[in-house]
Amino acid sequence: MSDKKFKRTLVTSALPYANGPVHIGHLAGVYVPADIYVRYLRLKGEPVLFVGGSDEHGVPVTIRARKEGITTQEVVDRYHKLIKESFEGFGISFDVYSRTTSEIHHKLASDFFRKLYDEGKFIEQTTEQFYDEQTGEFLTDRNIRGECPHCHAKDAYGDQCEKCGRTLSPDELINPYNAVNGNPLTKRATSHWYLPLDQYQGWLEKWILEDHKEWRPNVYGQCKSWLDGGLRPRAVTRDLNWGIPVPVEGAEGKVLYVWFDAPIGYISNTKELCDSQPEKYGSWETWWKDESTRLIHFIGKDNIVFHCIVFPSMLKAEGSYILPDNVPSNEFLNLEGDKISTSRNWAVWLNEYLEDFPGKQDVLRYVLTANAPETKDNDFTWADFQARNNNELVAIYGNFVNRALVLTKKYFGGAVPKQGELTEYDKTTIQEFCDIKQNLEQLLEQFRFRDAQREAMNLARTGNKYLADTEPWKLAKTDMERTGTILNVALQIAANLSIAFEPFLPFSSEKLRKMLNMEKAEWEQLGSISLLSEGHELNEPSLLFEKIEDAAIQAQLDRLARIKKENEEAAWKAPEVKALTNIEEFDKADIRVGTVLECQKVKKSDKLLQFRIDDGMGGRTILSGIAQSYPDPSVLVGKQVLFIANFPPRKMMGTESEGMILSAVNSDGKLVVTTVSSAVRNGVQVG
Ligand code: B3M
Ligand code: ZN
Repeated sequence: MSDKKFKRTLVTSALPYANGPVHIGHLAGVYVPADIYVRYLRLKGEPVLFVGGSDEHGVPVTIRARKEGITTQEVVDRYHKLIKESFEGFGISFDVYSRTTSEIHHKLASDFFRKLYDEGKFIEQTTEQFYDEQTGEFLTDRNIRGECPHCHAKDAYGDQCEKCGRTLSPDELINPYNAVNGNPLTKRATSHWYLPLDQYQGWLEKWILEDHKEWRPNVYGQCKSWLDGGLRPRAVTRDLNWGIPVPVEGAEGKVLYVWFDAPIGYISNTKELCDSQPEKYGSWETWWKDESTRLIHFIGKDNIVFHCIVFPSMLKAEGSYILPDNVPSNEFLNLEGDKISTSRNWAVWLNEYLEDFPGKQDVLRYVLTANAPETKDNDFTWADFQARNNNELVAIYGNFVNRALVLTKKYFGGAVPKQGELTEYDKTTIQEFCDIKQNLEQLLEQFRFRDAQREAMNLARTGNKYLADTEPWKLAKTDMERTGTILNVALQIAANLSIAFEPFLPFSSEKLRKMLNMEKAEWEQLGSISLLSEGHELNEPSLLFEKIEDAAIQAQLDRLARIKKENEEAAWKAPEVKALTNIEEFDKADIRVGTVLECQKVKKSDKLLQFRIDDGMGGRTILSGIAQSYPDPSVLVGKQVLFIANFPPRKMMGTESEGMILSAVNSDGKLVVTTVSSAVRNGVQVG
């Protein structure tokens, strides 16, 4: 915290929807960076509160409930628990992780709305919305389907057509229907409350565009484009039976819009924590209403508008709350080149990772930070995961620490040897890490976690190189005093590493401190060359990181390949029937049966196969572009196939092709030659 006006920091991280497990995209985008920042502040001894929780309202959880055939409550109970455990598994050190279905939250969000309502901060508007007469419910965009006006796919969503990718509004759909039961929809008038964001435009322009120029360019840029486009009133209520009831008479069947209540969840969860342990955490109002609290929201890029424009406008309208000082949002993380998707199961789920790689939480934390999508979208690949573990964590950090500890045990019985006179080389090495504290602070305070972690790893590199250059295992034969000095310096570096890495790799830092027999790390000590005193007893060394073998990586790649195949199959639809034809037209094609006598690849072509066919008329040669579907073309020899006999001959790659072999195009794009089910005479016609 550079700015003196702040006395404490309140860190929030986006509340994930409790409609499915959390994945690496969540961890990389929001929770690991937030956790690094919070751990860093705690290490410095600064007052900080880290607030999280599950977002349990909104349409996504209700859709999941219908899909799984269970109640919405069961869905949120299941996933809240799973998500909470996943975060604990990865050491995401929330002070509180609660949920928006809590009583405290319902009351606080309801009161918040009511206050704005009573003070006339909303406008009420009546609009026509899609309605299902049979079930008596209004439908949200995602629950409406119909024909796409552009590509005429029959099952486009009210907000988007997945076939042609265009953004839609439900009004554009042809023949809209209820996505759940297929019922046709009518329109009905309904009234809702809107937050008139247009009235906050001028204030937001100053507050963001002038007063917060230091926000990340991606965040600032998105805000600017929203503001440049002109803000419009936004509905803060919905016709839905799941959520916080609108606390206004006559508003039965209406709930607060999920994006209205969810950010208030940050406040409710703080209140829940502070009310339960006031002596430890103080009053929740100090965290939310005192100008000397610095509020930071960690979020993903699809949440920027809500945290930078909508929520601040709500807080401003309410009047008694502080506003965020920064909103460090990340871009997206892709997986093996494809967008992470919960519905397509294209993700590395955190609960599954914890089972597949027990004890390796820090490895994923490390890789996700090393590749953090801080300035642009980034890609997670299992090959990179393995390489970073084996070549960096194991080969540099782990190897260095292990050598320092094992050699100390071997030559000095595990007690820190005396630091004798330092050579010039020792001094240069020490100089290299004297600045680490200041460098890390600067980067961390600018939310540049990727660079900060690289800085810590560079310290391990320095240590590793120091031992490789000084070779104490050789010196031990001749000069024990010098050996002792080298190992002393190396151990001091190791002790520094345990502090420098603490925000990033908390599990490994703890393990390392245990081996070094060190008390709790303190940030202030970082950069010191006398963290371990002479004679200090070390504990038994063990490996800090383990190599990850190819088989473990292959298993993950196999899983993804399987999912990709399943998705392709699920997405396949029979092609549309072609325009009508008639028997005269069809009869023009002379389709016959022939036996494949020879079949081989055409040289210099990766597509063509050359067939010699017994066509009952003296034989013919046909070339066919199906080589990629038949790595071993000899399997076709002896088969009776169908071919078109009256195509004009055509030269390809120097050979004349007399006809065309008929093939079926499978769902994966592979071609399968059609054959006859029982033998017939070669040369007979098909029709
Ligand atoms: N649940 C959206 C999301 O998970 C939403 C965030 C709420 S933060 C207040 O991306
Ligand atoms: Zn379309």
